[in-house]
Amino acid sequence: MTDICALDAVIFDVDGTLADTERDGHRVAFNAAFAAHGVEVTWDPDEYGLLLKITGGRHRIAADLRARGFGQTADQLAVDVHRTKTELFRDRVLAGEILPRAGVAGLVSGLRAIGVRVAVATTGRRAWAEPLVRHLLGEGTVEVMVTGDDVHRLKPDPQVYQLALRKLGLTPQAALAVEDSAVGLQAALGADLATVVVTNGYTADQNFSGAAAILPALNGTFPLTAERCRRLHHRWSVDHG
Ligand code: XBP
Ligand code: MG
Repeated sequence: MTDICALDAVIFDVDGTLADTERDGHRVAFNAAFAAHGVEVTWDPDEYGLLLKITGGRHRIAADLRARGFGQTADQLAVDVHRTKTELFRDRVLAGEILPRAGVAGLVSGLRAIGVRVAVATTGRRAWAEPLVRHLLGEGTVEVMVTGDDVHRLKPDPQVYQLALRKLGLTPQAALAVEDSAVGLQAALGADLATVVVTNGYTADQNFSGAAAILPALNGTFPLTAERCRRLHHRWSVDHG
């Protein structure tokens, strides 16, 4: 069946796409890390939602500390707080506390059943992303995984997607990206990838122009069938001349 659909691989984002990690996962770990370092900052869910446009936890912390007047100390403090945050979040991942979004298992096994390769492109750190993806998708499912540790420029820069394609040995025409956010979409489009956006509570109102499809969930409606797949690629090639 593999040749019916032009897809060779699907490249998944992690945060917000494979799992709803941000509000009750990363945010909680950031706040615990601030407290552990004696920094009187607590990000509430709304404030954290606004800060998500800054990708990469260390950059997010540094930008907020600077905005709060921490001045010269902001960058070093951000490194220290982020190191602690990474350890705390990894602990939660290893404890099995982060669950997949509904439909992830069915979608990924469906893709593999028709011979589509699975890859991951995240701006998060490998220390937690690797065990999380293993927990969410199972050992050996993901062929290529690119994280924030592997690139110099984070999303919305396309580098993570370009590197994932290079490691897969594919052109963008042979792959599809799945993202949850406008920043992620921008990164994937920058790598010339047709992109399906699966929204969540933080991203539902963002601008997704350029997306091949915008869906509220991974289960049920995902363009997995050969016909849908063909339509997606057709639409993408028309849009991109
Ligand atoms: C994810 C991020 C990350 C996470 C936190 O964006 O921007 O910074 O919020 O993880 P995307 P780290 O889903 O677009 O990849 O603290 O490890 O950066
Ligand atoms: Mg995301």
